[in-house]
Amino acid sequence: MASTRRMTHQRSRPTRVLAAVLLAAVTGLAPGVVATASAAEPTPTTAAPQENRMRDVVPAPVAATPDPKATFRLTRSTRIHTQAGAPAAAEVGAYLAGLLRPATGFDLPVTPVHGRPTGGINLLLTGADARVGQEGYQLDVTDRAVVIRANTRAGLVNGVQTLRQLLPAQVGSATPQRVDWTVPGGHVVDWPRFAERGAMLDVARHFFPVADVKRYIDELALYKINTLHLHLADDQGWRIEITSWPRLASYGGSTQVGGGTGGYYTQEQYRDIVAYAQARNITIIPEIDMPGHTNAALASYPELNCDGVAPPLYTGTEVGFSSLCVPLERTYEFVDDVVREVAALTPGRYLHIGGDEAHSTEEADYRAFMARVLPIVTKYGKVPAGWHEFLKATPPTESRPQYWGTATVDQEVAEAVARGTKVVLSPANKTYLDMKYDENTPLGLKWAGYIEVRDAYDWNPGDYLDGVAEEDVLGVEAPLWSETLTTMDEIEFMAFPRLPAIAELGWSAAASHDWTDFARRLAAQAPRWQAMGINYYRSPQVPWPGQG
Ligand code: NGO
Repeated sequence: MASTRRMTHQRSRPTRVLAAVLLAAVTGLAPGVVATASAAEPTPTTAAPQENRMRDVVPAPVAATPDPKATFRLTRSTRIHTQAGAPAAAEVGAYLAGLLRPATGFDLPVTPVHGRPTGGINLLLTGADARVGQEGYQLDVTDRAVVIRANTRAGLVNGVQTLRQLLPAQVGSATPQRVDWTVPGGHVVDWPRFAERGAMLDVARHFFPVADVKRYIDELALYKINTLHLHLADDQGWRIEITSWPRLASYGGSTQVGGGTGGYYTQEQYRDIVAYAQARNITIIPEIDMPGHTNAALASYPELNCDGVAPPLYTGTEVGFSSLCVPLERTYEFVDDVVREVAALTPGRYLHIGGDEAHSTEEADYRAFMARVLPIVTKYGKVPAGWHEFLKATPPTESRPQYWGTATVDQEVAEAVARGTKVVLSPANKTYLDMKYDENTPLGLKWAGYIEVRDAYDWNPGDYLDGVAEEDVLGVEAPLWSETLTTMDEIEFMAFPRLPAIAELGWSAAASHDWTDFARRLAAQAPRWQAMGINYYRSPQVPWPGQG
């Protein structure tokens, strides 16, 4: 195994403090205010006028027709009625009530309804517009009732997200607010453009506890994202308990970038995350990156190393220096155990095996490794997902390659697509939420360039990579790598507002793509983020409320 430490990306990691001070000099703000500017600035509390809310939804619905004469009022006596005999509808009803109770202070009892919808909020699994499909919904708001109809639980969850955005912004508050809880009248029919709308969180470079992951899941759900890819293992940390190889987590997860205390999820905690996500129509894709990005595993077990010597734990941010030992039989026993345990924790279709930046693995070894590992994933009932480099090993047609390059041409991706494979698009210069917004951004990296909100939004996934047409795209995913990110506040600062931009590319019809309209709708989300305490970057490209 080669052990050259190589920097593959231009990693600029200016100390955050210095960057903050420099930015402070430019903006005139105190340094501490910079990264979390939104928290310190005056809050524009005025909700958007009711008549606007119907056209302010993110992602933009397929069709929304306001009825200016109708208004529904959520009151102390409102009930949530769910389709009788449908536990899925009852679950979504409970989820909705849980979302609305803190800010309204109302009881909002959830009860089954037989037959026709009655007054109040109705969640029904019958009678939806035929076009809504597996994840879409129909929403009708009259003076008397809100009726959400869908074919599936997923559709009802998505309808609930739209309803939340039709209520005044203060609905996101954690404490009771004195607000006239109106919902503008009208009719919405809506369904997604792509099957997968995803986000990724790197919990390996810095560890984020269960509560943070759940909070991020809630933020994803609001924008109808249905996939959360968790990057669970990398050079700096192993974050998931593997009972047959306990030192992976207990030792390999003990630290993180910068040398601070790391952490890991027990299998019980991980199951809890998976269930929490499932209730919000989000499927978790676990990633165990291999054969590179494996220093934490190699450090935990000497027997995994070609020379039998475990390297030290690693707390830097270089990439491409580690590799599992390809000729060693023990390597495949290890992979079999890990994949078996992770697959057993995964109700979703995919298990991600990484495969990126294997700069310390010879190309022939890489292919040999993948030829052994891909069948293991299949053996345990999962479909392999990987970074697009894994196409070199010709994975099965149904596998899920994830393109993370910065070019618009990729020969291997085009060839895979020609064989019938569908691709997930995560071009690093568009979707990487860890890239800086501009040269003043105190957090993040810049190897793929700066990504302002408009850069994240202004591209077409259905016509982006040569040879990859709309129907070849499984979806889009916005990865958030955590080399420079240590807190939830920092995660939010990088994700908002670019995450909703990627969510809109994944959900909304290509025909509705329009930067000016998107920027206006994004601006209308700000009071919602403030009510929910979500930190965000005040991009100068967005006409935020209260800024003229
Ligand atoms: C690359 C690299 C990761 C880094 C990330 C930082 C992929 C797929 N591999 O993306 O290890 O964390 O860039 O932006």
